[in-house]
Amino acid sequence: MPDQSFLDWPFLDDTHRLVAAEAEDWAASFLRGGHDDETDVDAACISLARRMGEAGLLRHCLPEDGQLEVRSLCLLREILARHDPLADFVFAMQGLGTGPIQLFGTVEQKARFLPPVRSGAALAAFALSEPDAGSDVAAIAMTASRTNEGWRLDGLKTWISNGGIAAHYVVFARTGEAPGTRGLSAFVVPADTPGLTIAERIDIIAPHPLATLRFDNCVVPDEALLGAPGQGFKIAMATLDVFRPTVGAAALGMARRAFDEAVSRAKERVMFGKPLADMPITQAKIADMATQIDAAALLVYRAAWARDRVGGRITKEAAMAKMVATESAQSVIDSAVQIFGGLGVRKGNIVEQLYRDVRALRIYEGATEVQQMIIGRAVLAE
Ligand code: COS
Repeated sequence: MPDQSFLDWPFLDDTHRLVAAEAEDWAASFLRGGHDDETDVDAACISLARRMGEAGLLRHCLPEDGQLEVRSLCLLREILARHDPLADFVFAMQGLGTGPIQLFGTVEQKARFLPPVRSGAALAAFALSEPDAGSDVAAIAMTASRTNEGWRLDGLKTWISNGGIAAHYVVFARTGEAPGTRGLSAFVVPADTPGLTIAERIDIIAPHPLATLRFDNCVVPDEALLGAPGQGFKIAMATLDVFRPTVGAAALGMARRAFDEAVSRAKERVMFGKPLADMPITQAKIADMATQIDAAALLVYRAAWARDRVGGRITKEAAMAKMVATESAQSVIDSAVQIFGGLGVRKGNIVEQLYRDVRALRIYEGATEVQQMIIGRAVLAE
């Protein structure tokens, strides 16, 4: 069992310790300590969502009372990612893919779209990125134009997690009320809407369901609009404010797993007549890894606590947590690979898997460079 002392930090209370115990018990019983079969990630994700729904875990990313609790989300993601990054991915997407509906949806939209995702019967997706608009959301080119029946969507979305298996997509498109970020709106589009097709499935170094979506004369009714026309950018950013600290938490879970594996390995592996762990050079590496993990955890739970308890915008705190936790997880996992030596790059070894799993976290939901931009601007504006 990894270091649990952070559970006593003042950012967390007894309810969080219960959430952590619940997640730990479930993960220990249902996840086999590594990854599900990488050859059929669609089936693995559908089955993980169903099992998490049955166990009630998804109520943390879709609370009945609508009050998303970011500390619980972070604990769940950290624990799931430590056991199996694919399980964390499934959990996170149920939240991100419904976040805009939870935060900005009408009573009817919530009643229609949230229960199937909460039960794990349906999967959700968040469709923001385009071939020429990922970090620069103001460059979104996909259009949504008014028609007699509602709105007509045309364009491409890419890097869409759960693309191909989601029941609905929250889609951001240009409605043109004003230039740039002020002319975007958000829509909930059921996957079976005519005119919406999967243009391409995308394979990446740590496989998970990912696709490019094509919208070609895809007409949705007025009730598909989330919030008001022109509010799309703020809807996207407010959703990311909630979920960015949780990306940091997932990275933290992966780092903790790699750290534990590396410490065990350093104690067992004998080299030059003594365990690796007895060598000052290994001790220095372990010291750096442990410190990076604690620093990341402090920023993650600080951001989550600020969102839950202080309120208001936590854009800067969320960006710091995501940036530091994902960057340091990559460094910790890289050190773990080094401690494992040749075994660390052997396909199937847990640290080799984590090395691939963590990489995308420094890119999605705002690359490190975007987080630097957000933090820099926020500090200068203060
Ligand atoms: N919550 C609410 N409102 C926000 C906000 C937030 N977190 N962040 C920005 N806004 C508001 C701003 O206050 C501003 O409002 P006003 O026009 O009323 O002043 C407006 O939105 C525009 O903000 P800004 O000028 O900062 O927009 P930019 O186009 O410069 O973009 C970045 C800012 C780069 C930070 C933004 O585009 C971003 O986060 N990009 C990364 C997106 C991402 O994560 N992509 C990955 C795909 S999702 S997996």
